[in-house]
Amino acid sequence: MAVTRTFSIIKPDATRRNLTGAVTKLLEEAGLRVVASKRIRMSREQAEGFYGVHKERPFFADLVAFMISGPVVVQVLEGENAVQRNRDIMGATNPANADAGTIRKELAESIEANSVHGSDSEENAAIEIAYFFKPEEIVG
Ligand code: RTP
Ligand code: MG
Repeated sequence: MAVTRTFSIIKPDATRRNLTGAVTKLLEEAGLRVVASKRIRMSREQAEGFYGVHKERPFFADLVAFMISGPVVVQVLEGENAVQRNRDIMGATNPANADAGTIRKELAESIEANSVHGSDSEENAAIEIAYFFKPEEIVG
């Protein structure tokens, strides 16, 4: 299996509760390596652009407001089959439906404040990584 990359965000509900380390520990224990990381406050324009695919969804305005409500940590993760591996450790979007041991089951607050984002395909991972990182900021 090839070593690939995915994009992750530790969301404002997790940074607010000082869970950056707790989330990162679960990612690392799942076999993912953090090869880039920065704590930022997303602008409204950045969040609207990032979630552009959801702009017709009823939760879009709330989601954008949530994502700019506090700091986030954007990360590039590397590992074998990184996109799927990260989706597996994240758990279901709604923490109530997530499996035990996943980040969302163990740490998330609600379907919106669900602690992490992870790319859903290799194609989107490349787009999302480039949205937040310059190539020289990623050290594999
Ligand atoms: P993500 O994109 O953040 O990794 O999460 P996901 O694929 O599991 O979920 P997605 O369907 O892409 O939704 C993006 C984010 O929008 C929020 N959401 N709120 N209130 C709601 O019904 C609702 N549904 C989704 C969540 O923060 C979700 O992660
Ligand atoms: Mg998604």
